[in-house]
Amino acid sequence: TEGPPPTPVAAVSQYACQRRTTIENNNKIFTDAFEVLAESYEFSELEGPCLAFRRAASVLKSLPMAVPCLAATQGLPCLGEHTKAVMEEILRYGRAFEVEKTLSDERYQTLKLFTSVFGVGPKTAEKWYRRGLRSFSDILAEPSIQLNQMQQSGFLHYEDISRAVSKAEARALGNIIDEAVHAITPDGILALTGGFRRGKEFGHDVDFIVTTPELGMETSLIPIIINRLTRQGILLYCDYQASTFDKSKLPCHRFEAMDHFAKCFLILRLEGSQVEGGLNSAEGDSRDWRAVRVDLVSPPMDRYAFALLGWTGSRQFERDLRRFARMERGMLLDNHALYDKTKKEFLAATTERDIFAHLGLEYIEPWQRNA
Ligand code: DGT
Ligand code: MG
Repeated sequence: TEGPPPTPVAAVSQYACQRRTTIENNNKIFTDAFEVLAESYEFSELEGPCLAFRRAASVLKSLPMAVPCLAATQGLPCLGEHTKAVMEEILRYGRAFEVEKTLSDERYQTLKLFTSVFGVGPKTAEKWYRRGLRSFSDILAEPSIQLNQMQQSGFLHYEDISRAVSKAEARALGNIIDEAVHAITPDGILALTGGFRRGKEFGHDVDFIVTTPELGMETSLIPIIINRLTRQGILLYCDYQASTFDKSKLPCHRFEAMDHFAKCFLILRLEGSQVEGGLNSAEGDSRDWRAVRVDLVSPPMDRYAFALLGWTGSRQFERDLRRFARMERGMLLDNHALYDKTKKEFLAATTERDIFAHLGLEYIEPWQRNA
């Protein structure tokens, strides 16, 4: 009566950096539900449960098929009682009460709406909510509210920048930035990062790294690019942050999520004629241009691999790379460097592969980092 022994299935790691996660998500019904709950906990500053739901979602995203029943989750990491209860309801009824309740909650809806504006974070959204504001017209009609430049642009271009950026649009923007970089210096380097490097079809912005082989020269790159975009008449908004990167201060006590490289957060005007197949524009919109969010970051060349790895994402993949480095290897990883706490030394890298190798991790391709 004994059949052949079951084929051993490789255990799923609790770390996203030890899983291969493509853009194909077979468990969207669960992960969308988890994301709603995670976001709601984030609004309430409950980091623990927020992270728990994000980790659970990430594990399910890595699976090659849809979870058919709760029994099939046996042996999977990061799935606790709470997440399993939500999954069970979804399996039974197609939806979960807690998620439905959250989605219809006024506070959740309002904070979600407010944070969808470029330049409005959870803190500001919460402040406005506590003042009794519930809609954009409430905010814009409130005389005591002083919107900063970023928020003003956020409202001005709200329709355009809340609509997804297509791959073709990302490519067109790549051409514009590439032309700018190479007009400045023939050996300039441009790399696409963020979601589009991971193979996503759509994004909320387009992320690029720009640099030069000559150390120190990279700091002047972004200001010159900004100048050029201004003269071309396509710069709709620019928040430039000069580099605060200081090698002499390494190792820093806190390896931070936010990096110190020169960067800028832009809104650019993209012409339809520049996009193969045309713009991803709203129904009934007859304009032949749209506004798009673009981020540029400019690390010195000797930090290129760390910056590329850090800006390629996904956010969950990045979190788990850092957590794996700390917990499993006694190392500190951020967008600037990798530090071995035992050997008390920095580990140099010229490619992403070098960093994975230092960490003793199998290389994960960018398109497998959609954790
Ligand atoms: P999306 O929403 O389609 O643009 O998706 P992503 O994955 O491109 O997300 P995005 O653009 O917010 O960020 C791309 C990656 O870059 C993500 O892993 C986090 C990282 N990142 C974004 N902004 C910053 C920042 O200001 N500092 C640091 N250190 N990392 C950042
Ligand atoms: Mg992005």
